[in-house]
Amino acid sequence: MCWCWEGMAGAVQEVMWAAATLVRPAAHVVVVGLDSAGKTTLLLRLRYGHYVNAVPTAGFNTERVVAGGGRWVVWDVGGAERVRPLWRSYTRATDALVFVVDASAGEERVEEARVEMARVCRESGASSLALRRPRPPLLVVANKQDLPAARDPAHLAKALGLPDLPEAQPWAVAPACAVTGEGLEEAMATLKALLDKQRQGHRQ
Ligand code: G3D
Ligand code: MG
Repeated sequence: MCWCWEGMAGAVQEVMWAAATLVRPAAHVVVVGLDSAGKTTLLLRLRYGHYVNAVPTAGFNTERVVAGGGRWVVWDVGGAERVRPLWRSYTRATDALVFVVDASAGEERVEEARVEMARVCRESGASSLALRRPRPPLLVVANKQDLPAARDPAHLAKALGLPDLPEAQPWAVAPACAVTGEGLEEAMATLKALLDKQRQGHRQ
């Protein structure tokens, strides 16, 4: 048997997953965002507890993770322009959405992210209405906070037009650095709080 840090961190996640199965069901979450925003780095960081150099995502990656007090089946979908139309099939019946943004990117890229994010929310809102499911809450991860040009969450929220989303769309924005993992637990806890609140409201 091979004992190495990677194996240990993976095994710890497996044990946490098995233990958590006893107390709460897993939520399905789809991670989207422009290419190079840091989606795969974030997913692998959550899964293995350390930095893994991600190769560009051709299709999708999926991992089961325990984070922020929740159990998640996470789908990380490629963000290159030509594959963005595929996001719709992943987000159609998801419980929650994570939109990762490179908070240090130039104005043009942030504007591109704003357009794509609004589209994802519109499409997932329409699908949830058609399927009579609750609208998936949206967590925007303001990633790459380690870079000097990174916008803080409040500025990024404004630049992305989050306050202009429909009232029915629950959202939050959380700062993070997927390379070091800083902020990721808190970000997932924020997503869990949004999901719990929405599920409570839906039951009433
Ligand atoms: P994607 O899955 O959204 O396309 P990746 O993005 O996870 O493949 O990451 C794209 C690049 O951004 C990678 O660098 C990765 O290391 C880097 N990155 C991800 N998160 C952060 C972060 O929080 N801070 C910084 N500084 N870089 C980050 P390379 O050089 O491999 O392309
Ligand atoms: Mg990727």
